[in-house]
Amino acid sequence: MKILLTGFEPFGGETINPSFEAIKQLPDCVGSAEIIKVQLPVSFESSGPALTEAVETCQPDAVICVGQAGGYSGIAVERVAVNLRDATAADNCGITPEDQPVIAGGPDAYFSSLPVKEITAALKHHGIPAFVSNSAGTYVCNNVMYTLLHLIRSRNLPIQGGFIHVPYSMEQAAHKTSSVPSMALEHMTKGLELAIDVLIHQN
Ligand code: PCA
Repeated sequence: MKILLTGFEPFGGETINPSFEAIKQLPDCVGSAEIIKVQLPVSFESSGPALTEAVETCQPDAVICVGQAGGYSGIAVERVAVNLRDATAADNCGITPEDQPVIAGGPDAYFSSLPVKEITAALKHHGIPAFVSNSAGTYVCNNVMYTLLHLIRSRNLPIQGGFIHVPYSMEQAAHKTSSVPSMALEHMTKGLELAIDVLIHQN
């Protein structure tokens, strides 16, 4: 089994993005699965093409895209992506789309094809705070999740796909002036390994 994991570059004034830092710490093989790691830009325009290229090159059996959700106190396993770009802050290319679709003419929403409940339960069972989230927002992470699920559905690809949000790392939180929730990067990496385990045992 081949699993593609994507994380993002830093954005919003941060010097790291815990999504990619956590992915980098994953081994190249988890159980019987080969793990491919790719960093995506925080850009409405180029994140979709970068993800599509990664899927085409790697031809994975499953894709787990990961992003930072600053302020979350646990790992959010996303259930839904909506066909909407509505940003309140510019992306890393200075673009702030409002009320625009991710893909013109696409369906309003897609559900993750990852086993979101099983993944959430596995994390909680191992003492990692986690929950099912019913909105990946309307920023670049939702853009990537929607693009992934549209790619899989429109090309009828035999790929399971979805998105996971991680909180700020402890290092990020330590540098903030106000108190924000955070999680150790090792726990995020462990959480991703557990999600991969769930996929392996389902296949
Ligand atoms: N988080 C942002 C975009 C990149 C990231 O890591 C989001 O939640 O949309």
